[in-house]
Parts: sequence; structure tokens; C-alpha cells
Amino acid sequence: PFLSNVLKHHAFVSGDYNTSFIDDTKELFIFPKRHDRGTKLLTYIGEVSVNGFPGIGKIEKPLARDVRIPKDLPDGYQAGAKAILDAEGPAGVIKWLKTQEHVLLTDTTFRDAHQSLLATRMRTKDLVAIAEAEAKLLPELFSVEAWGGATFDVAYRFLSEDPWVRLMKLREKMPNVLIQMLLRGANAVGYKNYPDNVIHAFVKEAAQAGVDVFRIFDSLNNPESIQLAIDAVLPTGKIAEAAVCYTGDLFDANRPKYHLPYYVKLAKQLEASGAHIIAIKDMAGLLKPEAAYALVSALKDAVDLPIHLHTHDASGNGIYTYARAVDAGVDIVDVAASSMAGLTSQPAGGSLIHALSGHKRQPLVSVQKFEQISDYWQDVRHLYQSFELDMLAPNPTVYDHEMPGGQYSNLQQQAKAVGLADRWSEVKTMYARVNMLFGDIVKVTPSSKVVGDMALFMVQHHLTEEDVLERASNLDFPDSVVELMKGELGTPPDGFPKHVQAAILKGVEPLTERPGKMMEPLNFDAIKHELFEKLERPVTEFDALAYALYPKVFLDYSSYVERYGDISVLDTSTFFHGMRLGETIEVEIERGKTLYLKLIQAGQPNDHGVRIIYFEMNGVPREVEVKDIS
Ligand code: 3PY
Ligand code: ZN
Repeated sequence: PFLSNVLKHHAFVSGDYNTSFIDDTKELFIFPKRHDRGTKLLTYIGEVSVNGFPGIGKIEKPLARDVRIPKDLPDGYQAGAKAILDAEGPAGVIKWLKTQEHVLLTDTTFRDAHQSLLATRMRTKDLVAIAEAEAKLLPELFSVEAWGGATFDVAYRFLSEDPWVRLMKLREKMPNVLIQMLLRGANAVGYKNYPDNVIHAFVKEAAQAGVDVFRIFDSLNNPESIQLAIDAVLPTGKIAEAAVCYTGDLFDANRPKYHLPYYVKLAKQLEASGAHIIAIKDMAGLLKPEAAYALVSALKDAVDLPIHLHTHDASGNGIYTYARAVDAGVDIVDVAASSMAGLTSQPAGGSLIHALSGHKRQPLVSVQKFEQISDYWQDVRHLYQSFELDMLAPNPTVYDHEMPGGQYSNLQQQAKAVGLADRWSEVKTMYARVNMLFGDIVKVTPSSKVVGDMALFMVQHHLTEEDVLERASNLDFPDSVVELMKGELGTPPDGFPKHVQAAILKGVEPLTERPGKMMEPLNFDAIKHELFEKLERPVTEFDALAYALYPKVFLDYSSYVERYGDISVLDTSTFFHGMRLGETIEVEIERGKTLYLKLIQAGQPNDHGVRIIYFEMNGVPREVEVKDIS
């Protein structure tokens, strides 16, 4: 274990050590605690079987179904866009994109689709199981979007798994396609600005762990925040895709702020900042077909870069929007596997390929093979039914409220939690009114969350816009709202309305600079040291970054792992529902090492509510104690 500690130590790995390294580095002498993985797993299974899973509660474990994984895959991987990036860098990829007649596809199923449909709950195990087939059957894809957005937070917080491990496993199974991530500019994968050196360190590690394409946006369309992340991506040799977030309506005469000149100006700024590709990020699904034609045409004229379009299908118009964008020359569009598409997710890849039948730009991806992949997701999706949205049909009211795909169900949950379930349509209307009160801003994580918080606050307290302005001194606004107005998330390029800002800030002066720029650089050595003291184990760069971004979430995750071990090895149904009496499961805890677990009996609670759960592990009786809080 000593050697292993040395080899894994961050200073050793980075070459940043000298002859006194071993004497000075006391953590080398701390060895992983001896643990019994079997008992830890049984404790987890016992607790979920008795008490249910947080957020789901205790429900009947669904009966196992067969999951269709494509068989007879080719032995090798066909070279794709990844080979061009590796051989010729981003310039080679851009050159190649410019020669493509057929529109290219990004498959978002590994990230945005499940973020938008299943609250980001898809587990690494289920993603990795289809990754090889994805890369072997769909090598013509431009990229697979697999990381960023909410995945980072949710992986640690709700799934008790390490998102870095997910990324590296997917990389291993998909060596020939580009892996894409979503990055929130100066907010990284979080909800607020971080010091600039955190953004640089995060991008560097993400690039090393497997990200090829960084789609960078800012939640207020502030180009400075995007510039920061582009500057972090360029030295890694990976692709910096800079996004303009789309909002409003290009043809609405009452909202001239978001007409063509706004997007053209921003795209030109991003091109000048060194972006390799321009993305149009239509996070709510507001880009109507003719607007898509006009916008893509204008951007193609204005910049000399490929254009990548992202939309959500809430209104049901997604395919039509893509078809018009294709007519206008869009280079790449985002789709999901059909069984994970539609509604708050992306339009279906298979449907788009069919829709463009007879069109000279029809994608080269095989629709039959895409559907084979979709069969897998259809089967796996059943395991996540507790997280399904209650939205069953297209909803054109998205054009009125403008809520992003991923926010709809979250805000609905928040509304329920504060007793506003039956006033949901008022909340949606108020969301649109708050947007106007704040100066008609871009709404996407994290700015969208603030608009949602304010909408709930106003509905809850029966407030109008006039009330907010006139009675501000007596109102206790949500913290997120005060932070937004103060400039903690940065500012829209044209600022917030002064009178609203002044009312909400009650005399506090707003920031005049990008917040991350004014923060002291984070001392990563100190962070690693602090974390080492807390965890008593070697600390990786990945751990240090996770802790820098989400300190509490990461510490909670670490103690969970300490208590239960690596529960990412469990099948998803057992992970969410535990085991039935008499059931036997197999768990491969490491390659070639399988445990056979049987749940024999659950004892009655004693006076303290503790129950003894009787298992067999590889035929040998084992028992664990579980506190019944169900
Ligand atoms: C995120 O940042 O999580 C998003 O998906 C924004 O659209
Ligand atoms: Zn999206």
C-alpha cells in the first residue's frame, strides 16, 4: 500500500516532488482502511430494502425485464471525427466540417436527454453498457454529449458515484467519437462564479479525462465569461465550441432586443475570442422554424465557423426547426435516441433522418442502427420510471413561459414543496413576468433558477411588479435574487434595469467586474491538504476539483462511500429498490470477482427500531443491522 500511495500521490504524479518528498509527505503513511466490501454492500441493500431510496421512497421493486443490447458488433472501431482531432487538432476538424455536405449529428442521450427527461438520474453502469455499441454502430456521429450540465452535481449527490470515473469509462468504450461536454462558462459546472484558476484547472482535467468538445455558454450571454473558458480550452488542443443562448422570438416586434443583430454581434465576438465552432443553444425550445432559417443564415454569413444547433422539443416543432436550419446550412444538430427524445428532450435522431429522406443533406448515420441503440434505452428507461416528468404531450405554452427543458420539472417540484402545486399555471405566467421585470434576460442554468425562485416568491406572497418596486424595503427577497442583481453571476451585456436592481439591493452596490476575476485564485495545494486531513486517504486532482466546486456535496459523497463502499456496481433496480425476500442477485464488484447475494429474511424491529437483515453471500450466511425509518 505504501508504494501505491506514492504512485497515486498528486505531487508524485505531477512530477512536483524532490528528495524529501517521502519524509515530508505524511499522507504516504496512511493506508486505506481495511474494509469488507461485502458487508458494506449488504448494509446498503438492507437499508434501501427496508427504508426505500431518498426521493422515491419504498415502492415495489419492478420485475426484471430483458434489456436489448445490440449483438454481433464489429471487432474494431471505425475511425471518426476523433481521429481527425487527434491527428490534426481543432483546425483539422473545422476544415473537415466545412467539406461535409451531409448534416452531422450529436447524440445527447448520454447527457441532456436524461437530464431533461429523468432528472439526470441515468447511472454510469447503464451508460457504459451501451457505449461500445454506440461508438461501433454510429461512427459517423460528430460527437456524443456525455458530460457537464447537471451530471457532475447529480452523480455525486444522488447517485453516489464519481462523474470523473464515468467520463473515463465512456472514453475507453468510445475511442473513435468525440466526447462533448456542456460548460457554464465562469460558473463551470456549478451555480455561481468560481475563481479563474478553478475554471482553468477544471478544463485541463476534463480534457485529460476524455472531453474533446467543450460547449461553453454563459447564463446571461456575457461574452467575457465565455472568453475565460475558451482561454482555458485552447491550450488543451481540444475544441472550444462557444454558444449563443437563444431566447425571445426573432420575429416578435415587441422584443427587438433579441433580433438578428444581437446574435450576430455575439457570434462575431465569440469568433474573435478564438472559438472553433459557434453553437446556437436553444435550451427551452423557442427557436421556431423560420427563425432558425433566418438565424442560421445570418450566422453563416457573419462568421467563418461551423454552426452547431441545439434545441429542445417541448413544443413538438423540433424536427421542423432542424429541417429549416439544414436548409440554411447548419453544420451539426443535436438529437437523442428516439426512445429518449421529444418533449423536454432533444428531437429524435431517427425521426430527423427519415424527415430528411430525399434531401441532399440527409445525415449519413444509419437509422436502423440508431434504432437498435434506442431499443436499449427504451428497456433501460423503465428502471427510472420514478423520475419521469408528468408531461405527456407537446406543450406550445413553452413559447410563453420560456422555461428551459431541464427546469420545468424542477420548478414544478419546488412549487409543490412550498404548497403551490395547484397554482402551477400562475407560477408559469409569473416566470414570464419576472423575466420582463429583470430586463428580459437569458434564462438557463443558473439564471433560470433565479427567475424561478422569484416567480415562486411573488406567487406565494401575492406580489405584483409594482409591489416589488414599491415595497422592496419590507420584502425579504430570496438570496439568489439578491445575488443575481448584485452581479454574482455576472451581468447581461446591457445590464439589469437600474430601478429594479436598486430596489432589490436596498443600497448595496452592485459589482462592476466579472466576479470570478476579482476572486483570489484558489490554492489547490491547501485544498488537497485540507481534503487529505478530512478523508485520510490520497487525494486526486479530480477530488480536489470536485471539492472546490461542491464542497459539501463532495464530502457527503465521500462519507457515503466510506460507509457503503462503491455502490455503483449494483444493478439499477437493486440500487433504487433493494432486494425482495428470497431474491438472488449477482454483483460484479471488480473485473472477474462476483458476489452472489440472497436476501433470506428481515427480522422484526427491536425497541430501537433496528432490524436484523439475513443474507447469504456466496452461500455463506451474513447479517446486517438496519434502522427502520420507513
Ligand atoms: C445545464 O447547464 O445544465 C443545461 O443543461 C443548460 O441548458
Ligand atoms: Zn439542452
